[in-house]
Amino acid sequence: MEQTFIMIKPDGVKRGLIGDIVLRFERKGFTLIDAKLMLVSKEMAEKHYSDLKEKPFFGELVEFISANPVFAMVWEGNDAVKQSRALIGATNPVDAEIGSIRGDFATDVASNIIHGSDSIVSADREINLFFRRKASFAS
Ligand code: DAT
Ligand code: MG
Repeated sequence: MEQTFIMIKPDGVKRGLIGDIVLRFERKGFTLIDAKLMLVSKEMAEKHYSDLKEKPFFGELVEFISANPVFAMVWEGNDAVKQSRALIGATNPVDAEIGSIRGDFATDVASNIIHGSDSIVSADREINLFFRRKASFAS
C-alpha cells in the first residue's frame, strides 16, 4: 500500500469537477484518506512547485494555484503514485490520452485541472506540506 497527494487545481474546482474526479479514483479502487477545500498561500504554492522555480512559467503557475480554492486529497492504494499519474494523464492535455482526466477535461497545459505526486519522495513531501503529517508507505 502506498499513499499519494492529489490536488484538484482552481480550474477544476471552478468547473465543478470534484465529484467526477473523486468518482474516478474511487472506481479505480483507491481509498480516500484525507481531503479538504482550501486556499493555498503564495508561499505554499512556491514550496509545492519549488523544483520548477527556474521555469519561465513559474510566476504564473504560483499565481494561478494561489488565486482560488483547490481540493487537496490523500489517496491510498497499490502503487498509488504511479497509477494515479496514469489516471491523470500527460502534463500537456494535448498529449494526454482520452479517458485520462487531463485528456477528457483539459486543452491547455497552464490549466490542466489536477496535480498528482510524481514519486514516493514527492508524495511524502507534499502530504506533509498540505496535511502536516507523514505519508504511510507500508511495504
Ligand atoms: P505535472 O503536473 O504533470 O507533474 P510538472 O510538474 O512538470 O507537470 O509541472 C507542474 C505544472 O506546471 C503543470 O501541471 C502545469 C504547469 N506547466 C508545466 N509546463 C508548463 C508550460 N510549458 N507552460 C505553462 N505551464 C506549465
Ligand atoms: Mg509535477
